[in-house]
Amino acid sequence: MSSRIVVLISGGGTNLQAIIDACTDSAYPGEVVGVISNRADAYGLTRAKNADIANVALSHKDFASRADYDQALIKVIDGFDADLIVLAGFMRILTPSFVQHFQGKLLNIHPSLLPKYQGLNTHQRAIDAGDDVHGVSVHFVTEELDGGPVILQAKVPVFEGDNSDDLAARVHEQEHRIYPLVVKWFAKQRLSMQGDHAVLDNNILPASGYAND
Ligand code: NHR
Ligand code: GAR
Repeated sequence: MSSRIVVLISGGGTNLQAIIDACTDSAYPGEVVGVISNRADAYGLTRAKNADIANVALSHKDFASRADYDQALIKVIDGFDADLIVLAGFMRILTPSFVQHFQGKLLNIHPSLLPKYQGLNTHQRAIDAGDDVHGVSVHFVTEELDGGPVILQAKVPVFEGDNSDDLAARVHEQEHRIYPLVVKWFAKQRLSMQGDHAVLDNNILPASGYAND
């Protein structure tokens, strides 16, 4: 059985593309059945169209409150009968009632080595702090922003003279490797969230995720 994946985006959608590409392998246990963007001009929507995937622009600006927006988003996602909701550069904070509705089925990719640099502008913050290692984390989404259990991280070096675009490019390359892998684990039902923990193959993962040294 193939898992039904809905991807939420706000921008370019290179992580979306990596997952779409992974799904073209007939052995991959999932399929992207819908893509939703809160921005109508997001290039990721074009990527969905090009791959013949249903796509919806649902602008937060058309709703009076965050709660109203999230209720509308829930309806669209439920219409796709999703098994898994993947946040891939989605830039809107989700309300507790949204998170509760999809408890345990929400993944996010965050461009830092969590718990470092929750929130925005992570690459610049790593440079400003003088870090020599930076990276990316895939985690379950909980009510706590960027605070849900980490599943997998990848590290990248920070080189002298790097600007935030240099670092973002290096991080992106790792994102495109690890996100399809984590989605595959979930789709194969090897991965779940149990209480405050991510569990892979019946093992509770450490705070920084799987195989991260
Ligand atoms: N929602 C919940 N409940 N929990 C998480 O862990 C979430 C989430 C929604 C999005 C992605 C996150 C990231 O990886 C994410 C994780 C947006 C903001 C933000 O401040 C912060 C973190 C993340 C995404 N958004 C502003 C807002 O008011 C809008 C900013 C903008 O439009 O540019 O929603 O970094
Ligand atoms: C990715 O680097 C992702 O980690 C980051 O946005 C980029 C989206 O790229 N996510 C966030 O900053 C979430 N707040 P993409 O649209 O090309 O996949």
